[in-house]
Amino acid sequence: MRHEFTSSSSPADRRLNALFRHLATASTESRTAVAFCPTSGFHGDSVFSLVVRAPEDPILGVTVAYNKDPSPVKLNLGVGAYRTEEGKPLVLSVVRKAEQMLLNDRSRVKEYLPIVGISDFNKLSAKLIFGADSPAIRENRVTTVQCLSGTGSLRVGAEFMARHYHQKTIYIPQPTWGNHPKIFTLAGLSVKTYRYYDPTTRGLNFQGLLEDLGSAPSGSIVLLHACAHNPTGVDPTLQQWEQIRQLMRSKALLPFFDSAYQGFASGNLDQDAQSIRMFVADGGECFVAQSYAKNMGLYGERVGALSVVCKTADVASRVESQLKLVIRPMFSNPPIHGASIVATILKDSNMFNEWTIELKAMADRIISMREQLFDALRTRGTPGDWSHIIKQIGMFTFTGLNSKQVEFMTREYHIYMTSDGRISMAGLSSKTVPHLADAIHAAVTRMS
Ligand code: KET
Repeated sequence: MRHEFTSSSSPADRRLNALFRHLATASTESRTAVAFCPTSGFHGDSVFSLVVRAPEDPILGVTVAYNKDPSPVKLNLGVGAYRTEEGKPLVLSVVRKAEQMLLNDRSRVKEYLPIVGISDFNKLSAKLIFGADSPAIRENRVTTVQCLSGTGSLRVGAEFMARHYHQKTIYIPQPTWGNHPKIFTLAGLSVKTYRYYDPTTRGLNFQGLLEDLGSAPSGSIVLLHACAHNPTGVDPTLQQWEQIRQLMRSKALLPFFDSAYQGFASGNLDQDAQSIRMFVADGGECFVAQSYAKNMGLYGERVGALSVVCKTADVASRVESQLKLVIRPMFSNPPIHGASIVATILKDSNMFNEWTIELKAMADRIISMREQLFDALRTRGTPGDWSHIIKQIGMFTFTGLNSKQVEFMTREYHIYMTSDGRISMAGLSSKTVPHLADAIHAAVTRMS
């Protein structure tokens, strides 16, 4: 029997159906038929003998494969995680300083936080993304809740929409971060795509985007990458953002911004928040999921925030009361440490400045990697136009290499990347650029 949900089915039904479909499609290995025995349950050694092996995650699985490779020249350009010129993970000095301050403060305890997390952290996060002078904040029309990094913020926002918003369809760009469809489907939303990337120009398919959003049913939710689109590195210009805003507002499409790279695209926090601020400046409503994984290097601390900008303070406070009902049975309340680090840094102007300098240095190093890789390919005379390497922004380059070429580079050169040809520029260094350029050159000339 095919399980389909209709627009009138309950959120619980939709969730079950979504889960069913997810599990049915996720299994790659054939199921073994196991007979049910009335006395002992299922035949076989385990009550879990029906469990099929799931595939590795397309992004995090790259690190799993990398870790198993004994080669000394191996290079992990899969996951979007910043590395230094020495190829090492980086803990920002300002983060170390904040941690030291927290450690020295004997008044700090380990009690549960409120369901919505640390109040200061929430206020400062809203200020960071919407701007210090945001009228929406001043008018108390924004509610912000601390969540488990960007992923958790997206999930909480999606669960809220599945329960309380009249439209259950979310449009996501094609392509997008691989976890988006899973997060939204499992939350009970139905996922559709809008055209975003044009492989022939390696740029934005703006016409396609406008057409697809233009024909989306009124009220649909639209997922937008605030900046540094993952995986393509292609963002709309400010003029294009303005056109997108006008179209979306005219059709009452609800924006859900994913802001995982604020500061990483341009090196400037305000500039990278401009798309969001445009949508808030018009007085309309929107959702924003914020992550501190990349811009503060707090990947494993799982620090993020979900903000909902509403029309009035009263609506905002009612929305917050319902967000608490989403969070309480999901993870009860968020962890203290990471959000305390962020709050410590954001509320002290000296520490804030120190952070912006370190952030700019990370963004600049990525930009310099783009230039070095582009030059290295030009020097080698690698066939094709590689100018997109320097045109794209953010952590990733969407190289245009196909899955066979990627597989070749992994097999022959021990270079690990996602099969869609995305490479994390943040994982590259001056020392490893020649090795990557050799690999790309060989892949293009031998595997085209
Ligand atoms: N949104 C986008 C667009 C994104 O690229 C990531 C992470 C996240 C949200 C979530 O990050 P969090 O750590 O939950 O705050 N992307 C990288 C890591 C991953 O896949 O988990 C990546 O694409 O490599």
